Amino acid sequence: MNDDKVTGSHVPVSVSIVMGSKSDLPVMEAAAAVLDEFDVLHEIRIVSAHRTPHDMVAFGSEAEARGVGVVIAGAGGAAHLPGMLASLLSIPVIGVPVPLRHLDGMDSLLSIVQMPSGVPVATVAVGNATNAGLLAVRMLAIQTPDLRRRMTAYRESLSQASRQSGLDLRTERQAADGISPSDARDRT
Ligand code: RP5
Repeated sequence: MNDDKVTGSHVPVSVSIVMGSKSDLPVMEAAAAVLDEFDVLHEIRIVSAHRTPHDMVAFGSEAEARGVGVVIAGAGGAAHLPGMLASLLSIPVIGVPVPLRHLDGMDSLLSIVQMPSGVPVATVAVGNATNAGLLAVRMLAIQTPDLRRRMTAYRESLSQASRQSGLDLRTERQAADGISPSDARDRT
């Protein structure tokens, strides 16, 4: 991640993580963690569609020229930032509905996902900035074989963890039922 995380910098980055308020950061930093894991250069910026609309337009006008390939935009409530950025840009915008205290994030979700035809935002589940980071990596992997290999390894690690949790659960249940591993083997 760039040093100038929150205010932005002029270091070239592949992904820009943008959010409407610093209060979105606890949700949005999961996207940065994924990009760190895949060694994808990124920045984190605060730009508000409502509080700093001119900054939002300036960001949208210059992001592509700076080499940004994918934007991850998170906002909560009347969450207009992802859609407005999609209207200013030709690169993919991934929207993260940030859940606020009221309405459980349903307001954020609908504000982001219900875009008019012609202006798409790839919307992830409420609060799921991890998937936004992974989707950005997959988009960049189209042109980057090494990222694609690493994504394949990541998926395999998920499968492995899932299978292991199934084995662990079976062992725990057998132990709770007083069945020893050798008894369990005899029964299969
Ligand atoms: C939105 O308003 C932000 O994205 C944030 O989710 C929400 C609340 O902002 P704060 O009042 O916490 O700054 O624009």
